[in-house]
Amino acid sequence: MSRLVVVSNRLADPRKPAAGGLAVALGEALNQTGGLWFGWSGTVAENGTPGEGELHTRQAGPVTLATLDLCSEDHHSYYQGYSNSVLWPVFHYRLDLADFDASYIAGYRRVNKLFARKLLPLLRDDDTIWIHDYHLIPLAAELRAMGCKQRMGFFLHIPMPPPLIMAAIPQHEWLMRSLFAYDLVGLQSEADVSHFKRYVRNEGSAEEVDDTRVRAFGATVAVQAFPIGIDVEEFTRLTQASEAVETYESMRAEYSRRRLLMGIDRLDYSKGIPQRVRAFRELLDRYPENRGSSTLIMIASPTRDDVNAYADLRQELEGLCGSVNGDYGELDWMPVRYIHRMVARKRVPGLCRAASVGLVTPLRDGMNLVAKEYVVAQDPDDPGVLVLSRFAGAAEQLKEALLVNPYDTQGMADSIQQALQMPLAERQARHQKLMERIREHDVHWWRQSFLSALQSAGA
Ligand code: ADQ
Repeated sequence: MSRLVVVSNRLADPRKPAAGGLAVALGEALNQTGGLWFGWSGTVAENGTPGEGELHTRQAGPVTLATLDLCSEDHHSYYQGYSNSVLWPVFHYRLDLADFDASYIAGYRRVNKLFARKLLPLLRDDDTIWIHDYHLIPLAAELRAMGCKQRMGFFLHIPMPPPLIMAAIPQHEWLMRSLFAYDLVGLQSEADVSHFKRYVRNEGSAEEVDDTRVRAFGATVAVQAFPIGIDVEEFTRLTQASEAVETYESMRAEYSRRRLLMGIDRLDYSKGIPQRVRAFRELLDRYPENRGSSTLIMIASPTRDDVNAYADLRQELEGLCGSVNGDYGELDWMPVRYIHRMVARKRVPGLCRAASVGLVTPLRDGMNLVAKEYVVAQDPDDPGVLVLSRFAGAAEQLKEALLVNPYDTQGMADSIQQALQMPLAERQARHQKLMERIREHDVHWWRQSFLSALQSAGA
């Protein structure tokens, strides 16, 4: 078995329980092969030189963790700039929020080259290399240019936009061409795969070699959907553990006279959080029986506060929550509880289980793991209802959720009302179907199917 090398912008110590399903799943594969995990250390060196960075290595059991510092100029142009102000908004179809500052691309290239230069000496001839996400799209091309012959796969955690949206990025052709340096490109959904294929057909005159492989720009790459899942067993254990049970019980005691609706996200404009508050307001307006009896709890953790669009979003959300509470609140009932904080991972299942309705309403999302966590945390005998945006990658799999269009405020309010009124037998039947699908395509299935496709792709 060849050694696995994982490269991602950030990494987590897979032995720490707080690491979450993805880190645990990757950690498992790395443990089996005595692997290497390589990425940015999270440290920004104030006086560093662009394109340079100190490398630190340490062991976590059989796994070597290798991390690189970035200087502030590289952090600004590679991370805040090109990754999070160009690629993140455009890949989420938000051209209006993209900042196409011409200086960012140099930093993005420089850091990908730096990653390649520092990683190369750590590689062995028969390594299998798995590179993650939009920060590192050109990394394989940089490694190939330095003579790297190893098998390389890429997984994009965020959506692949349609060709004409992708084409708004000045360097779109270079980005898409650089994906052809991989043996396998994994995407979250079939919709993403079709966008990729349409792009390369239109812009690269691609030929389809077979069901999965396409040839364009003088190279062949396999492209497939691998919808990411969660670690169902780990999340079930978390749900049964004392912290989650205590959280569930204290929520039920606190809100004994109310039905809870719950949303948990990073405070990101892709997650459709203001749209959710507007739909809740519409619910209170159209279906007044919910006044005094339903409470929306929204936990939105701070993220990328230093990018402008995020500060605007925070302000908009605070205004919206304040106006719903001001217009509809009573002395003994606050319609919306908004918490701008991360909650401990161990408490997440308890919060999910206490909610009669899970609101996962992104405007666009690669997958959305909260949708899957919400379902797994439910009591199968009396499950809550998942209200899920049709624009989340998860909607391709989770058809028994109530699928909604987050831009349609009235339609979303009607679906929330349907969720609140749903008879027990229907809730149970939907929950059972959702669980089957989430269990079948868990994070272990995702990792194994990607890695086995990579073995065949590079053969
Ligand atoms: P994210 O955009 O981070 O991931 P998501 O898939 O929803 O989104 O995962 C978030 C994780 O963080 C979940 O495990 C959730 O429980 C946790 N979380 C979120 N907010 C929290 C809070 N306030 N407190 C505590 N925990 C919180 C990217 C892509 C997604 C894709 C994943 C995995 O944007 O589309 O599903 O990668 O590929």
